[in-house]
Amino acid sequence: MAVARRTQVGIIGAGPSGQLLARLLFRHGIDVVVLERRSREYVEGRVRAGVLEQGTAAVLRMAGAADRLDKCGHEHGGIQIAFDDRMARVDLRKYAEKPVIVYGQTEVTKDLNSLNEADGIDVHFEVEVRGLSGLDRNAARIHYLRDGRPAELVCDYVAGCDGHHGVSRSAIPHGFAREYEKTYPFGWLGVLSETRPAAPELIYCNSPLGFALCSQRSATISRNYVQVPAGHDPHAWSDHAFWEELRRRLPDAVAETLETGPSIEKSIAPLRSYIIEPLRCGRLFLVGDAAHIVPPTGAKGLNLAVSDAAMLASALQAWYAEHDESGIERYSATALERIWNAERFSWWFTMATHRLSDNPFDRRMQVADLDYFTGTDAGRASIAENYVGLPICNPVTGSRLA
Ligand code: FAS
Ligand code: PHB
Repeated sequence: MAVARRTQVGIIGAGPSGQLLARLLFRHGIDVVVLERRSREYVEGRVRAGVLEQGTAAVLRMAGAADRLDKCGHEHGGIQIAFDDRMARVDLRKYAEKPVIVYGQTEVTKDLNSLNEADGIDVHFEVEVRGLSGLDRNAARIHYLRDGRPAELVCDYVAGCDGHHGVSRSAIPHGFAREYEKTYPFGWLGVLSETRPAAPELIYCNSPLGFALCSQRSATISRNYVQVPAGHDPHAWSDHAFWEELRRRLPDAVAETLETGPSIEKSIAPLRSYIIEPLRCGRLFLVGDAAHIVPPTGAKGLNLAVSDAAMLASALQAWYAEHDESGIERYSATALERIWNAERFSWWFTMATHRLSDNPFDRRMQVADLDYFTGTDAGRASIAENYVGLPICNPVTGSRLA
C-alpha cells in the first residue's frame, strides 16, 4: 500500500537546481521534500561545471550557501581564445565590468547538501521517482519507490529538477509542449588531474585538429577537454594519448610548458542544445537541465540551473506569502528569455571553436568570425557580457533579481 506524505513543494532531483530551490524555499518557511534517486556520494562525485557567473554567486549568497565559494573561489578577469596561430584575450572586467568565478560544481553541490542537511531540510537520497499525477487537479502526486516499496508525495506544486534524463517531462501530455533540439556530432573528453593549470586563465582553442579547453579547479587541479567524435569511449583513451592530443591542439607556447599527470577522473560529455516550452504544465514546473541543455562551451548549464531556481523560488514565495500568482504565471516566459540567450551564446561559441567539417571555407569562416569577435570592441563586449551572464529577472516584479 502506498505511503502518502503531504508537502507544499515536491522537488525531484538533488542536483544543484533541486538543492538550491529547496534551500531558497525553506528559508522562506515553505515546506519542501526533495527526492533523489542516486546516493549523496554519487551526486557529489559527478565532475561537471567549473565556472560560476556573478549572478550565480549572488543567488548562492541569498541562499546562505556561498561562504566556501567566497573563500575558495578564484576570480577570473578574462578568457583566452586561441585560433589561427594566435591567442586573443577577452577582458571581462573591461567589457562586462565583472569577472567570473572558478569554483567546481562538485563544491557547490557539497555546500548545498551539507547546509540543507544541517538545517534539517527533508532530502531523501536513493529513492526513485516513477511518475507524477494530478498536475491538473487540486493537488499533485509524486509516485516513487522507497526500499522497493511504492510511496506517494502529495504536494501543491512539483519542481522537476531531475535533469535531462529525468521523469518530469514525461508527465507533460503529448502535444502540450514544443521541443527544440540540436545534437552535435561530437562530445568533450574531459580529464581532471592534479597538475598545474596550463595557463592562469581559461584557454578556448580552435585547432584544425579539433576543439580543446584548458580549465582549472585551483592552482594545483586542472580540468582539460578535447573534442572527440560522438560515441567515443573515454576508457579507450590512455592518459598519455589524451595529453598528447591536447598538446597537439594548443598554441606552441602553452604546449611547451604543459604539465601532465595521471587522470583523477576521465569522462565524455555529449554535446546537445535542447529546450522545451513552456516550463510549466499545471502544478509542474521544469527547472535546470530538465528544461534545457546547452553545449558546455559557454559555461552556462549550471548557471542557468541556478537562475531558474532563483526565479521559481521568487514566484512561489510570492504565492505562499501573498497569494500573488503573477510570478507563477510569468516564471516560464521570464526564465525562457534568459535561457534562449544562453542557448544562442553556447551554440555560437561551439560553432565558432569546434571542428565542424573539412571544408576549407567553413574553417575560414570560423577564423573570420573569431577575428571579428576578438578583434573589435563590439565583438569583445558581446562575448564578455554573455560569458559573465546576463541579468537574472524576478518574474514577480520584473526587476533585477541578481
Ligand atoms: P542535474 O542533472 O545536475 O541533477 C538532476 C538530478 O535528478 C540528478 O542527481 C539525478 O540523479 C536526479 N534524478 C533524475 N531522475 C530522477 C528520478 N526519476 N527520481 C529521482 N531523482 C532523479 N555545465 C557547465 O556549465 N559546464 C560543464 O563543463 C558541464 N559539464 C557537464 C558534463 C556532463 C556529463 C553533464 C551531464 C552536464 C554538464 N554540465 C556542464 C551541465 C551541468 O552542470 C548541468 O547544467 C547541471 O548539473 C544542471 O543541474 P540540475 O538541473 O540540477 O540537473
Ligand atoms: C570546466 O572547468 O569544467 C569548464 C569551464 C568552462 C567551460 C566548460 C567547462 O565552458
